Amino acid sequence: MTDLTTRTAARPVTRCRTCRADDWQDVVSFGSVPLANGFLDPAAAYPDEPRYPLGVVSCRSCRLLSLTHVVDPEILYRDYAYVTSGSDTMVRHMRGVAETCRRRFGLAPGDFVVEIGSNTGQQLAAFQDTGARVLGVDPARNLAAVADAAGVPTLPEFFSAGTARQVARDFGRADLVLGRHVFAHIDDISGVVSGLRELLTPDGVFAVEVPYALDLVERLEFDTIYHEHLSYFLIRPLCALFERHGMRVFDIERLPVHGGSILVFAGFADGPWPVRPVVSELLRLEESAGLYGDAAYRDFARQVERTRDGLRSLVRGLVAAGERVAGYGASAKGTTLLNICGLGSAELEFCSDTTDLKQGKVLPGTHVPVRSPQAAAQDPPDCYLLLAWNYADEILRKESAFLDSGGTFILPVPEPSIVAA
Ligand code: DWN
Repeated sequence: MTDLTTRTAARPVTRCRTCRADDWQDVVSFGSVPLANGFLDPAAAYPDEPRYPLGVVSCRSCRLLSLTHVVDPEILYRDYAYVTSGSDTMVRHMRGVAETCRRRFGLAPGDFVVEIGSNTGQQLAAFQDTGARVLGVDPARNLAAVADAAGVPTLPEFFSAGTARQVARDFGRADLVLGRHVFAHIDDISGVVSGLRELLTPDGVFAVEVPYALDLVERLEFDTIYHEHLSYFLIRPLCALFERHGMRVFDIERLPVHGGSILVFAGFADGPWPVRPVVSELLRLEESAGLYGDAAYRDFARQVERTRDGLRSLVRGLVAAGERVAGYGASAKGTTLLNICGLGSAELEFCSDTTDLKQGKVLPGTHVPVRSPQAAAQDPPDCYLLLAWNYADEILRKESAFLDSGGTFILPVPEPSIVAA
């Protein structure tokens, strides 16, 4: 087991991880914040709860958005509380990703699919259903064990160029390497991409799904800024990164999941995949949105402050008026939102969540207790602050009886708003 006391827990970022420049624009800083998935066992006090600097800068060379500090991944991921959501929304999405890849790249039964950050293997199981041979790579030993038990072979390791070589040697080259909401979590993404040269077949495809920084800025999704998300990608920095490694982005899909994401397809520059018009179309869209200049990020920071103040006032006003308020969905973005908006157990009685690993714990920083939906339904509040707003449609449908009984939801971003029946 790594001795974490001898490792640098939070290291400042110097050079841009996609283009290597060191010309940064300060964007936002939220001070020292607990880890978004740093759930705690209930206790009288939490003197040793770690907090780390949380802030974002923009690279003026390629316009990657990056955290200012990198927290040691051993701290973040070796025992991980986040389980890929089993929500209808995500199950449908993962099936869609498998079908898109199968159809678009002609994946045939027996073709080899590797997933970086494979969690409990749900996404790879969808590829197994199409006949693919699969292998997961995920450092969370607790989750890798669940995947293995479910029949999805998984290496409990961080993915790196060395892991890529090991997989190619032991299992053969991959026709598809997939990374869903993991690429933004890795500091040495240059090492990951260079590893793909060792792992992919010559016609192989790297499919990477990440939150889209254009959606983050335009929809004010500042609560998705937390220590696990080191990078916030536009197409421009991704193109810069792949081109540095003899690869190129050849196709992109915009997706609604996680507040707006992009599924980016990259292959070797001398490979068979033609670059589709969507690549230049999104580059033009990013430029017309002003995201290649400083002003857009100054505006973003100002709007974040307004939303933080507005949400704090709205929730505290409801509590002062005698309303009982609770959180709904102990998401990483949700714990972050509470900590950076200064909301906590003075305002929220509890937070409900469907994840077994989180129930009975308290939220990081605010120490709001997490209850199962069943326990929450026995004594529902007057109002839920929807911390899992990316599932709003599904959740509001599911909670129609709560709404019909006069209950309300607060949607926190882009502008705090109240939803009632
Ligand atoms: O990048 C990441 C994204 C993909 O997933 C990871 N760094 C961490 C994680 O972020 P998150 O925790 O914000 O993800 P979710 O899927 O938005 O979290 C939703 C939370 O809400 C889960 O804990 C499950 C819970 N939930 C619930 O209690 N009732 C979800 C639904 C749909 C519900 O009905």
